[in-house]
Amino acid sequence: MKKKEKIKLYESLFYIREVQEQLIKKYRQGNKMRCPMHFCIGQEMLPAVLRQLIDKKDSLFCGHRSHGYYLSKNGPLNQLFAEFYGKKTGVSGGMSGSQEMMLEKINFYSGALLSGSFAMSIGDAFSKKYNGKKNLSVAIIGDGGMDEGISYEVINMAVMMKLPVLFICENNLYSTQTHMRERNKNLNIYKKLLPYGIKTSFINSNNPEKCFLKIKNIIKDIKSSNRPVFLEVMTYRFNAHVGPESDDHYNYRSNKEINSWKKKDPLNFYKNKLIKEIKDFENINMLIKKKIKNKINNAFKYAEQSKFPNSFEKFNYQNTYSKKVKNFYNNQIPFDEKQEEHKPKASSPY
Ligand SMILES: Cc1ncc(C[n+]2csc(CCOP(=O)(O)OP(=O)(O)O)c2C)c(N)n1
Repeated sequence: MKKKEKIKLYESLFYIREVQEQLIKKYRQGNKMRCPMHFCIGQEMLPAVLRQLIDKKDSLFCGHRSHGYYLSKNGPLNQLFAEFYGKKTGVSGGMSGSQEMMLEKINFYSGALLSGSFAMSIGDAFSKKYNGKKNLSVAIIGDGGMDEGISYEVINMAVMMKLPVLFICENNLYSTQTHMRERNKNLNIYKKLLPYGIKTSFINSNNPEKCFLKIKNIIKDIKSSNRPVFLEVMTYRFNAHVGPESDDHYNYRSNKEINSWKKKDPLNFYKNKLIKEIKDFENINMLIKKKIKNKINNAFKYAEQSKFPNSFEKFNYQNTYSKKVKNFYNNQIPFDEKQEEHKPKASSPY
């Protein structure tokens, strides 16, 4: 990797971590953020890597633990914080909170229905293929999401229809507070997928560079072959399943386990690696920290100063959406005629 790429990767890791930490600090102050939030401290490696490897036109679908992925699509921070404050300048007009945000202009979609991200991604990938676009869909769920039957149906369909999807399971070992081994006999999720005929890959390392290089190759492969790939990435969340306070008092995971993962913290690991490798890294790091802290402070100010939607705007937000849906149905032409008119660049896989 080039020096510039390494620094950008470190910056993304730091950015995602710092946003989480500052949100956690502010969450209870004045009780201004009223939506439930699933933080991703400890899990920054994958979103940081994706930030550098996916294009704006690639779609990203994720679940409830959405912040890192919104930032990996370079979603504006001001709008993100305004959404958490329930303001009309927020990502979804202050109506969705942290779990259900979508921002079409950057092709970012999240949702709390477990495995929904996998399900939606294949429709999106089919439309890309049908319209001859070269971009891919990236869909991320947790190990808990891989307990849902629909994940396997969707992967089967993507294989059969040869769709350009990067399916990722970000395995942090727990579904809420239940460990994998209490839910599954086979602990290697990617191995369960071998019979489906999908290419699989596995990352069990806290070295963001290894993750970067592997995913770079996978994306190249998907774009050239137009076939899906399934990737499992091992990780660990340091914060609670939901909310800013720790949930370790439920004793669902041991201190020994938590500490062993904290020793492998990808942000610390990478910072120490770059200190050794890059002569002026301490200075670079100082500038990065200053820039990001400013950006975060400004985003809090923006969120605080923005207005709440009034009841008409709340109604209108839903109404705009239904108008869009209505227009879609009103403009429908029978499928055969549409095909004639549309002249798809790729043949239908049926
Ligand atoms: C279809 C569905 N079933 C159950 C839930 C409740 N639920 C919310 S989060 C969660 C655990 C998710 O675990 P995982 O997929 O591993 O993601 P993580 O929270 O660890 O990031 C569950 C079961 C849900 N949101 N949707």
